[in-house]
Amino acid sequence: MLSRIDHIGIACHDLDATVEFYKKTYGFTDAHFEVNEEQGVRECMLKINTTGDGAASYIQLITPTRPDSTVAKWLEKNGEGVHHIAFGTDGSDVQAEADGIAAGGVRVLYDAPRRGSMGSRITFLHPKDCHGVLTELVQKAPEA
Ligand code: MC0
Repeated sequence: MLSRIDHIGIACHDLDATVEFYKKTYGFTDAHFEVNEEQGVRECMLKINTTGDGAASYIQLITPTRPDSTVAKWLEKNGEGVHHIAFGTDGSDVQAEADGIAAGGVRVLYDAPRRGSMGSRITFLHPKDCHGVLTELVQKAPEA
């Protein structure tokens, strides 16, 4: 079951400057920095809330690490802003969730889950099948 908003992904040109804006303006905490070469992004997870069960939600700031990154392409076309929304599973298998959604005719972008932030398992749904929203499914790492 998809039970929470795991994060909202925001594309930006200057990661460090954007992180500072979010910290200074809203008082959020930069919980985690990571480079994900497969996805072509450097990212920062800003923790927004914790629910007591470890299922925090985050703002994820992402900037491209290379010109052929999907985020570089998106930034060039759209400029900075909300890039995707990510729904978290309640611990259920992310591929099983994706298979269930695919059965309804939505394109799942990966054949098998890939590595996401903080050791999570992720996949994406095509934005054209989701009313214009690039949608990510996240199964957080067991220890996260
Ligand atoms: C593209 N489109 C979007 C979009 N990206 N619509 C809404 N939100 C987005 N983020 C639209 C374009 O405007 C275009 O519409 C159509 O989709 C095709 O886009 P394209 O520019 O021709 O690009 P494609 O087809 O080469 O690739 C789009 C696709 C790709 C969504 C398949 O970006 C992709 O595979 N994304 C998933 C991976 C990803 O985004 N990784 C970065 C975050 P028109 O109407 O002009 O045809 S990694 C991440 O977030 C990890 C680290 C994590 O959370 O842990």
